[in-house]
Amino acid sequence: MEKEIKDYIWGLGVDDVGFAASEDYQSPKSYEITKLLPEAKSIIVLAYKVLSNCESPSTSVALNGYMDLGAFARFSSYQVARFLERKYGAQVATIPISYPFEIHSDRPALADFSQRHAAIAAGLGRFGRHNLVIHPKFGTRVNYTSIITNLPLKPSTKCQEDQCIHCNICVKNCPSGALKEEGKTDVMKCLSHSQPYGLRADIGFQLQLLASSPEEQQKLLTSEQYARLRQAAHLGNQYMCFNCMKLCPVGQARVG
Ligand code: B12
Ligand code: SF4
Ligand code: SF4
Repeated sequence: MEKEIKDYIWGLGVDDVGFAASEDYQSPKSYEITKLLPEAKSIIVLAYKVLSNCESPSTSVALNGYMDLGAFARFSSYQVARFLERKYGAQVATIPISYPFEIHSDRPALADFSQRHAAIAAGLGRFGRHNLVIHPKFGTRVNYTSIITNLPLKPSTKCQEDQCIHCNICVKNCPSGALKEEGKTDVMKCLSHSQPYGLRADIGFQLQLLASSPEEQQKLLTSEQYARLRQAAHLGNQYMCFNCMKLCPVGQARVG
C-alpha cells in the first residue's frame, strides 16, 4: 500500500512524500491531531519545491510563483485524498499550505496543524536556524501540505543529519530582525516585512479612514495603499519577503 500511494503521488509531479505515525507528530502549540480526524493513524506529507521565481527582484513575480505552487498543492492534495478514499476506503483530512485555519485572538498566527512538525515526523527534513524545515534535497525552498488518514502506514525514516550549516546568512539578511533569538521567529517583526499589506496594515488604514474628513477619505480611497490592500485581501497571503528561504545556501547546488 505504501509503495502504491507513493507512486501515485510522484506520478502527479509532487516533489517528495513521507509518512508519519500520528503519535510521532509533536507540535505542542497546535491542536491534538484527533481534533482534526478522530480516527487518525498516519500523516502523509507532500513536499513541493518553491519555484526560482522567489529570486525575482519583482515582488509580484515572486508572489506569483508562490501562488502557482499553492494552486498545484491544492489540486494534488485533493487528488491524493480522493485516491485514498476510492482505493482503500480511507478517511481523510486534508491540511492546506496555510489558510484556512481557525482564528482565535489567544492563538495569534497559530494554525490548527503545523506542517513543519509533520514534515519532520515524516522524514522530510529538520529545523534550521531560520526555524524553517530544511529538506535533505531541496534545502529551504520547499512548502508542505499534509493529509491525515486512518490508514496505518509504515513511517518513513527520520532525517538524522543536521541540514543547517550554521552560516547565519538567514539571520543577517532578515530585514526585520525577526530571527535574532534562536528557536523563535518574532511574528510581528516578520509580518511587517513579509506581509506589509496584511490584516494589521488594513486595520491601520481603516482607523485612519474613520478619523478623516470626507475630502481626505476620497484621497485615501483612491491611493496606491488602498489598491494594494484590496489586492492582498483578494489574493490571500501576500508574501513580499523570501530572504530566509531564498538565501539559505543548503541544497541549492543539488536540486533537479
Ligand atoms: C502562521 C504562519 C506564519 C506566521 C507565523 C510563523 C510562526 N511563528 O509559526 C508568519 C506570517 C510570521 C510566517 C512567516 C513565514 N512563513 Co509561514 N506559516 C504559518 C503557518 C500557516 C502556521 C504556522 C504555525 O502554526 N506556527 C505555530 C507553531 C507551529 O510554531 P511553534 O510550535 O511556536 O514553533 C516555532 C518555534 O518554536 C520554532 N521551533 C519549534 N520547534 C523547534 C525546534 C527546533 C530545533 C528549532 C530550531 C526551532 C523550533 O519554529 C517555529 C517558528 O517560529 C504555516 C503552515 C502550517 N499550517 O504549518 C506556514 C509555514 C510555516 N510558513 C512557511 C514559510 C515558508 C514562511 C515564510 C518564509 C514566508 C514566505 N515567504 O513564505 C516566513 C518565514 C518565517 C520564519 N523564518 O520563521 C512554510 C515553511 C516551509 C518550510 N520549509 O519550513 C509553512 C510550513 C507553509 C507551508 N505549508 O509550507 N508564517
Ligand atoms: S520572511 Fe523575511 S522578514 Fe520574515 S523571517 Fe524571513 S527574512 Fe525575516
Ligand atoms: S542560512 Fe545558514 S544558518 Fe540559516 S538556516 Fe540556512 S544554513 Fe542554517
